[in-house]
Formats: sequence, structure tokens, C-alpha cells
Amino acid sequence: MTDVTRTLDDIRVPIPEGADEEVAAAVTGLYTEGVISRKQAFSREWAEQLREDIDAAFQEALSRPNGAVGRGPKRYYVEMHPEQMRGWLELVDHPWVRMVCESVLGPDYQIVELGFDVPGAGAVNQPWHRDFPMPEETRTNRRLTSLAFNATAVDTEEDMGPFEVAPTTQWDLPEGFDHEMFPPKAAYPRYEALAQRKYPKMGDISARSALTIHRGTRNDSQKSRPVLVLGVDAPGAGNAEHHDMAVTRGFYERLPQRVRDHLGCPIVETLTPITQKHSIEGLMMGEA
Ligand SMILES: O=C(O)CCC(=O)C(=O)O
Repeated sequence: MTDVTRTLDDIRVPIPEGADEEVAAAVTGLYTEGVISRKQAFSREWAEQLREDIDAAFQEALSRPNGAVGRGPKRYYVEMHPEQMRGWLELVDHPWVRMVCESVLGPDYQIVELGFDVPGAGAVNQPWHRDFPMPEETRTNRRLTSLAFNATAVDTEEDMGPFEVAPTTQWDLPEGFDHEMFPPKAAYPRYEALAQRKYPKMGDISARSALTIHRGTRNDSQKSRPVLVLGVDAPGAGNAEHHDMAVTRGFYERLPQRVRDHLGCPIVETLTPITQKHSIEGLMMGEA
């Protein structure tokens, strides 16, 4: 089998000129490990409210065709609009979120996606995967052009099927990958050897390259583990076209300019419930 692993020696970490220690650490973390986190970025109250908003959006999405997309048995993904989440402004305006986006994606980064995963009781191990194929800019110029932020809505416990990530694999070339996203089974021992299980608590936030190979694991508990996903692009990365996020005019007008600057989505009179487009065929594994 061709060796798909790129060693970190091949990667130059593009720390912006004049960066302080925090910026340097964030960029280095994302270019090396491929995932970083900030403990207690938000209050537990913020996370509790997130849980309520996710629960409401989930029920609404389940009530209509293709409102929620299956990501494997007992596992769903739902995309929503910023206004469906009371803490959205606090999230995107958080100094750590802004710093990470700006340092890695540049000053003109664009917020393109808001959604959540709900791995429920009985969810099984997902196949190891990345969320979309490696863009040419990443393959050739070794630059990350997008980030996924995750905020858990619950305290993660061992039996809830924690998120597992294989650091440094954002650079793996997709040779032999199904749909350029799913590494071959023969590569699993390597991902398992690298794997880190994450146990975020309410209020914690993480940022990763969606290319860093990861999976949700088997949920043996009776609880679900809802987790928010915020997708952010560098200019031209092109992920916005896979998403249908929109904001109403009134909401947009109340946003500070520094947040408006990062919103390229349509401004509408009335929000249309989102029909899921970003289905990942290889994750369906039968009915959700
Ligand atoms: O379980 C998780 O936290 C993430 C699930 C996931 O990676 C996916 O559905 O694409």
C-alpha cells in the first residue's frame, strides 16, 4: 500500500508575523496536532441554553422530511440558522474563536456553517473519516483553509461514545480513501494508535481541521451527546455552497460590524427551515 502519511517535517507552520504566544500556539496546534481546545470558554449557563436550543431545533428538524440527516445508527446531523441559537453571537464573537479564525484563516474569514451532531443512545463506532475531501490548497501548498469548532452541550462521560481524533492526520493524503474521506480499513491500526478520546465539559470549546481523521464512538449509555459545530472558511475555500445558513435582516442589523464582516450568507426576510445537503454517504450505515 502507498504510504499516505505526511510527516510533520514536511509542514511549515505559518505563524503570522508579530504573533503573540497564544496565536503561535493556536496555529502550531492546528498545523501539527490538528485539534486545539479552550477549557471553560463559556459558562455552564451558556451550555445549558445551547442544550435547550439544540433540543428544540432537533425536534423541529425531525418533524419534517430531510430536516435531520443520518450519520449512522442513532446518530444525526442537523444544520440550523444562527437565530435558532441564543448564544450564537457570544460564540462567534468570543476572543479565542476570533483569534483562532484570524490567525489560521486570515482577517477575511467567513462563517459558513452552524449545526449539531446528536449521537444518541445506541450509536455505534463511526468509520474513521474526514468531513470533506482535502482541498487542492491543502494538498499542494499545505495550508489549512477551513476550521470546525465544536462546543459540547453536555459533560462528556466515558460511556457516552466520546469523540475520537487522530492527531496529525489532517495531512494524510487520500490515497485509497473512499470518496477521498474514508481511509481504508488497513490504515485503522495507525489511527487507533494515534487516537485521543476527548471528554469536553459544558463551556469548553475546541477547534480542529475537519480533515483531521476522527470518529464518534459507540454510545453505551442511555444519554445523547449533542455537540455544536461551527464551520469557518478562509476566503475562497468554497464550503459555503454546501450549506444553507441565512440570517434575517433584523438580526443582521443588530450584529456588531466586526461580526457582520465575517458573514457572507444571505440576509432574508423570513428564515426557511434547512433541508440537509451535507449528507456523508459513507456515514449513513443504514437507518439513523
Ligand atoms: O460524534 C461526534 O462528536 C462527531 C461525529 C462526526 O464526526 C460526524 O458525524 O461527522
